[in-house]
Amino acid sequence: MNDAIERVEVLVSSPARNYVTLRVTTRDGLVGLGDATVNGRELAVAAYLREHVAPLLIGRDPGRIEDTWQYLYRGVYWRRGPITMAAIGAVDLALWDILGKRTGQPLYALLGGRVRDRLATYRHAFGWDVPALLEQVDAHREAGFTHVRVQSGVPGLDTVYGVSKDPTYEPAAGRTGPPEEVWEPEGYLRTMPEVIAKVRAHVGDEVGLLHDAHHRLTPIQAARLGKALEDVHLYWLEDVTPAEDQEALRLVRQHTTTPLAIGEVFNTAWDCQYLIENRLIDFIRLAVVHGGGVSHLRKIFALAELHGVRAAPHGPSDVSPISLAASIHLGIATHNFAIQEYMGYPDLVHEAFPHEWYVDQGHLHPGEAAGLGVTLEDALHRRDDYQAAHLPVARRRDGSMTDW
Ligand code: GCO
Ligand code: MG
Repeated sequence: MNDAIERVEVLVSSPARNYVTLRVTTRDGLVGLGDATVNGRELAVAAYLREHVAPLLIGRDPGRIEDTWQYLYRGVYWRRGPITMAAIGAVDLALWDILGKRTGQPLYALLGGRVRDRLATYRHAFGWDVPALLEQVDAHREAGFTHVRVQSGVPGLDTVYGVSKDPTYEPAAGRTGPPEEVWEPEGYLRTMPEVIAKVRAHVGDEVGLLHDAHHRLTPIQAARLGKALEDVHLYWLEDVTPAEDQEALRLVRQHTTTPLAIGEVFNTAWDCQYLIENRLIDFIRLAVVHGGGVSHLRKIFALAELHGVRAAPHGPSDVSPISLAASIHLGIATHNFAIQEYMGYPDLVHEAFPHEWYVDQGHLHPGEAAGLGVTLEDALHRRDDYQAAHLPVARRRDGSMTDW
């Protein structure tokens, strides 16, 4: 078979931040790229791919995308989980990329074609105080963005999730171990409704405002926050409670009409099924790579479509521009797609992954290149630049561990 997979490479690199990239090459020279990054656990996915997946791909037909997905999923007794699913996701993206190049079609065309012209996206705004936050909100609005995620400092807390001094924030930063933060909910619960009300008063009614609680609240605290935010009409309130306790969202739902979003830490349709079928959420948020790639994510989105839940993929800078490309193509071709998170990247990341997708007037576009439309600048993907790093951990004031 002249078009069989001949070479599978796993690249660990750090062009400004850590990424794992899969490169699959066919005998006749087509190259497919996949993102396999799990922030802070990069080498686990790299080893999984290199040791356990790459040898199985050599000689396979790259056109059998669904069969390869099933082979890597069902062919492993120890299935699911972030590492396995990111590895499968990377292979899936690379095979779709190859199919696009073989047929000369952009990925979105292979997925059924456009259902919309451009994707709404949201940017992150944060500030220790309201004036600093409003400055970032205004900058995003001036750049044409219609939706903004707002996070602010909390009196009494030295560190707060989503609020950073570093504009390329939220890399896994701890080199020797996870930085430790202190988290107490009471000040946060008092402060956040006041802050977001000030942002709403500043921007008027037309701007979509979002907020991420990063899995930190108890169900009743989350209900209280949702209720307190009703008057500001959030676009969504994200990750209010730890995502594995799915029944918690029923309690939150009983108390508030604030729309709920969750799912960035989910990996499969089975993680989402209960929440979607019971209509306990409004938006489902897996990143393409963490949800087993395009092949699996589109099934999740189809399930969501049946239940009035909309798709809003995770798009932090810790998934690479390859993953974001796949997400944009999928969004352009998915009817119940709502919005794409776009945290943005340091310049060097754009240089390391030259891409056809682009932002125009606050919206994302996939570009028209065949496949995913991303290439690699090899010189910027050096293994030696990689240094292991950790996301922070959080403790309550009494010293006990809590969710970061
Ligand atoms: C988001 C997320 C991220 C995660 C990050 C962890 O909504 O974008 O919460 O900011 O914290 O992806 O690696
Ligand atoms: Mg989040």
